[in-house]
Amino acid sequence: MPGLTRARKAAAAAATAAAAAALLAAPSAAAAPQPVVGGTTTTTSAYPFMMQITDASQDQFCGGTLVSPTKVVTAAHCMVGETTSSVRVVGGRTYLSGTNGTVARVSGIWIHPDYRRVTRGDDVAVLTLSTPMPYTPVGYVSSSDTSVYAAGTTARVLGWGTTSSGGSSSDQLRTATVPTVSDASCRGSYGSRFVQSDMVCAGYSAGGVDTCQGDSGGPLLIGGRLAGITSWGDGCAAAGYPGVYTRLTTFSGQVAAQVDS
Ligand code: 4AZ
Repeated sequence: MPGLTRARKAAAAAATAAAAAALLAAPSAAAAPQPVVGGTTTTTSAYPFMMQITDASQDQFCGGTLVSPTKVVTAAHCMVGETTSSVRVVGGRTYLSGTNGTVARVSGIWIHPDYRRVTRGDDVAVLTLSTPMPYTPVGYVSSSDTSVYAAGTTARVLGWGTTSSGGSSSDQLRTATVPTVSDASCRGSYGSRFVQSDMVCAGYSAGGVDTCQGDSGGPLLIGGRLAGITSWGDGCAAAGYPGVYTRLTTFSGQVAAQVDS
């Protein structure tokens, strides 16, 4: 969506997601507004590595994860059309409406060179901050850690995204846990749009708990380490359509090269 602002891109994506969810939801299943969708409120004190990715006005449009004092992992699709002068990273700010915490400018944006669109994979980016964040980073998986995705493993998601498909963002940071889904099951949901090498799915078969619009770029944590990046899905929290996350083990080497550069 070249030419659109980040907020407009987000709104367009939300409308698409809402339309998909409307088709998938049972007519009577009007979900109450929930977290991320279906979780609980939390704080950046509890998750100090949880970063807001914002525009120059500090309006949040994606999440990110602090993996070293000056490096933040996020989604490639969050960074399309952005420049080092158009984005900020905000740490230590639990509320979107807050003015506290630490705002960092960005001196470098690495977008996976093969990234084209979320349904083709490679949805990973690394930001270099101009000034270090005074918050504790979190570790990330290495390429040999592929067992973390074993079906049914509990994963944690975090974000300020919409609390229902097509709904409003959450002023307060939210978190939820979701089980990882087998690759075969995810292939059953999404067909060839599920690129097994680059993606992992997580969610309950009945739906109800999920990431949603605005959570993109934020962490999927497994065993206390960054193992995925919120990427895409058809709608949010719909039965049979789990959230899709970047399979970080596939990109560990490239991420490490950026983090260590
Ligand atoms: C989005 O548009 C988005 N339910 C993020 C996560 C999911 C769907 C859409 C997964 O940012």
